[in-house]
Amino acid sequence: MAYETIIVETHGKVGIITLNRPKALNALNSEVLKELLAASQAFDADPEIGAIVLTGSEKAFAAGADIKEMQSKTYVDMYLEDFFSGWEAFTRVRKPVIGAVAGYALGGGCELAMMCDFIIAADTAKFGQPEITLGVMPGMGGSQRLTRFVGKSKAMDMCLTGRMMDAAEAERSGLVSRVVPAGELLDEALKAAAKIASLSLPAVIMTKEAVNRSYETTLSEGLRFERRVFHSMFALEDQKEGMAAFSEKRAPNFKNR
Ligand code: CO8
Repeated sequence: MAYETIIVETHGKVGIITLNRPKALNALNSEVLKELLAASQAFDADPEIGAIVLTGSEKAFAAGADIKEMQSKTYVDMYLEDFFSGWEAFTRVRKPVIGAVAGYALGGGCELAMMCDFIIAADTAKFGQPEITLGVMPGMGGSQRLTRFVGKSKAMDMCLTGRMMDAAEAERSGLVSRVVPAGELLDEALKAAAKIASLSLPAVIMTKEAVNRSYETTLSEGLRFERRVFHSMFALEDQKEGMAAFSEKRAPNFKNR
């Protein structure tokens, strides 16, 4: 498939999706959504791919939903289209997705980064939910996911004032897993993704599912879910291989079975 708003590449077993609307600082419009879903779902279905990296440019991961696309819509347009609901499909990708963020991740851009499984940030990254300054509020998960990442006080501060958080504050607050020099961002993200892609794919997907479960359920149900999934892993050939390799002091040869 030929893409116009994203660049799609592979690096070994890692799929790379680069948002590519430089003139609009990668603002997210319906074309980006369509292409991002097509590319990520294709990687999800590709047995040669074990993890995905989503990134943007040096200046912007994404500066938000496309304000110009939204500007003239009415309430009825928004309601009937269920505007933004389509983005949730991105969170249903089963393979791990690492967000590699440099520059602006604002509004929908911050929300898209938070839909990734974890975020590695360049030291140039700036996160924010500035929708309030446009007379609206976050509509792609910012009021919900940001609060779960950084807690109520910081989420209120960000959503109500529209101020930006730099990379150091984002790391301190738990929004990103690590901060790296801008020049090393893609390498670091690819290294992390390649490590994940070298592991047992079913174990990786089950692990992602279990961590995500913790957001949706009580602790006791989450622990029960974790234990049951853990038990089920003993049906995997990869569990036998991983533990045998440890005992035999050699590298495992996972077959994704
Ligand atoms: N949408 C459309 N175009 C954009 C966007 C955007 N979000 N952000 C930047 N652009 C465009 C600019 O219009 C400009 O285009 P042009 O050259 O044609 O004028 C080009 O990108 C470059 O931008 P700037 O000249 O502004 O670049 P600067 O370096 O001066 O500034 C900023 C960079 C600070 C990032 C600035 O562009 C900015 O503030 N952008 C908007 C950030 C923002 O408010 N994002 C939130 C958008 S709303 C959202 O994401 C969720 C909406 C939820 C609503 C819920 C509805 C249901």
